[in-house]
Amino acid sequence: MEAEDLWGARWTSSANPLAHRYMETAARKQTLVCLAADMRSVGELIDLVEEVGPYIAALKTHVDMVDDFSSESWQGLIDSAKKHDLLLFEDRKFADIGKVSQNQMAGVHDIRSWADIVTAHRISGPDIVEGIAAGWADVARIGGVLLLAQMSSSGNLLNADYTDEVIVTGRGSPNVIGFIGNGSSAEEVAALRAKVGDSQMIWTPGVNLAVGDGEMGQRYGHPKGAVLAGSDAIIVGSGIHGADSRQEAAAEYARESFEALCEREGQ
Ligand code: S5P
Repeated sequence: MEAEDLWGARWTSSANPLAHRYMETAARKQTLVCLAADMRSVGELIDLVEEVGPYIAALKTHVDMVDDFSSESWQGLIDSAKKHDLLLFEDRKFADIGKVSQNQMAGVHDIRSWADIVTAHRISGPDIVEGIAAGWADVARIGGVLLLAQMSSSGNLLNADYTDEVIVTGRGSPNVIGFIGNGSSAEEVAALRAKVGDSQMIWTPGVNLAVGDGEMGQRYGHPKGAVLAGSDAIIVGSGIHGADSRQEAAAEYARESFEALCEREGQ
């Protein structure tokens, strides 16, 4: 199915080319899964991507949890992601002042040179988005920021007023492709979608086929509920990398998420 037909208003209203790239990949591969590849070594990361690559549309990393990082080995992961046509998303959750965030895009991990998408908190002020964009500009690249508007963890401090401020910042910025929403609660995702409107994406962690409480305050909702409520990408970690058959699990999340999108968009 053509991305345009599948995504409806999200396709026509989105301004950022990266959003369109994601939507095209999702339509072609029939999956809204962003894999949260929370592995501790580059080898494990590459193995995982090789195994589930056909069932996912984006790859989310935490480069700073990898024990054996080197730019050479990381290049292997980038190559693997490219082979599977995956957007590279570093979940760095930047939160410092703009200038420092710009410099944190460099450093040993040099996130600016390989990540297409990064996450950022709005807590320090709206200029964080400009700082991150300046980081990409330093290496003549363009990327997209997902601002954390909600979180899936219990007891988080991102209340409705805070969410509103995050949306105001995101709406005005060409560098913000969307928002992180709380996938564990379809009600919260629906409330976020109502505030965001059609022109930006919502990506949701806190999603698992086994709903309920996860480890250390994590909460899980069903992928279908999140997508029907307005999520455009389900961020799935342990539901896939912790499964007995990672491939079967990835295929299942792909099917659930894609069917839910078709249902939402009346396809
Ligand atoms: O509110 C949030 C935001 C994020 S980006 N809650 C989250 O869990 N995440 C990320 O999603 C988290 O950093 C992890 O990589 C992933 C969830 O993993 P899972 O194993 O619980 O599915």
